[in-house]
Amino acid sequence: MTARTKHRSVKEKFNGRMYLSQVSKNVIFSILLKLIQQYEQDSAKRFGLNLRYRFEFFVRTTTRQKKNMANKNRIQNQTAVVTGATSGIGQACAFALAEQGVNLILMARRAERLAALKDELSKYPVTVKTYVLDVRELDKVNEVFADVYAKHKVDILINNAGLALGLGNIDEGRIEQWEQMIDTNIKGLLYVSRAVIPKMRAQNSGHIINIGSMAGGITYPGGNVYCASKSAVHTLSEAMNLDLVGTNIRVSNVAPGAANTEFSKVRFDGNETQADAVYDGFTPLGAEDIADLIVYILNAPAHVNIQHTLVMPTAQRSPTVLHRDQ
Ligand code: NDP
Ligand code: 8X3
Repeated sequence: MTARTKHRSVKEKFNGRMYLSQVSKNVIFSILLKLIQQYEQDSAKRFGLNLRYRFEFFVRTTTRQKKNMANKNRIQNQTAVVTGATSGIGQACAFALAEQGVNLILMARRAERLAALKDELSKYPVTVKTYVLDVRELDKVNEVFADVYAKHKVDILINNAGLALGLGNIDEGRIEQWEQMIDTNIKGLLYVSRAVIPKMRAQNSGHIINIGSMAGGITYPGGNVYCASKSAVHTLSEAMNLDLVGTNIRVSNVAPGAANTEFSKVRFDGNETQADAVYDGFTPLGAEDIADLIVYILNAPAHVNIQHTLVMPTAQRSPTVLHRDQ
């Protein structure tokens, strides 16, 4: 069996399992209904009727949930581009989307991490393509997306690549750090979006998830340029929604609070003591929590556009209002 046919048969099994589980649910419901009808005939009428009503209500409500709620898988077999996929939120999105049967196109700067990730994802019945890409390089972004579009249709774009560098007063800020944050968080997101949105407009479908931050809505001391860059992500998400009115393309700004990823390690230039201290004394969000939220947003019915979500750990109510256990 070739790798290709082996892959196809795993995929068929996966689809088949989902179909079978739906079929067996229907069969179980019909058997239960028959049993209840039998019971109704055999026992006191009033109690029997009540029981049948309750069962039918249960079936009706669970079916209605499946039709309307975002817990239905509406993205299986779609293709998603994830930038910044080698760590944290981007990596968690890759796994969460693979679980949903979404084919993946993963991008980041670290080639060896991309290769390891592709390997780990091979257990899922989806295709995984990787591109080494620094989103700050416009020519490279255009080259990569020309290749992507020569082979694929993109249904989902997760603009996740981003970082904070340093935390300190603006009058002592390091210009090269400001430039890297602005070039990655704002310009990189724009370059990638510029390559993808015209194609989504042409196909009149697509969903863009921009990873903003609570820092985009609430500035905190020392956060200056990072907060401004995430504020730009929020504004650009609103702008994309406005400019895409009349199309089926949805844009969602996802704004997390403190999530324990490599984010703080990067911010504090590899200093693990400083990074760990950020998450001391409370339970922060995990990257998987954000990925779960993103899967929920993507699975909303086509007429529902969740434009903005702000999500923080329960212990945190704003960047500076945070309860830490002693
Ligand atoms: P991580 O540091 O764990 O992940 C960041 C990812 O971005 C890495 O995969 C990195 O890959 C990639 N990346 C960084 N620079 C570039 C670049 N120039 N080109 C391409 N890829 C790049 O942090 P998070 O997962 O936490 O961060 C993901 C996003 O979430 C960021 O936009 C961040 O601002 C945002 N966010 C994070 C929060 C948190 O508390 N963790 C809260 C709110 C928002 P590589 O180095 O291989 O290129
Ligand atoms: C990342 C979270 O609080 O460091 O956006 O800005 S925070």
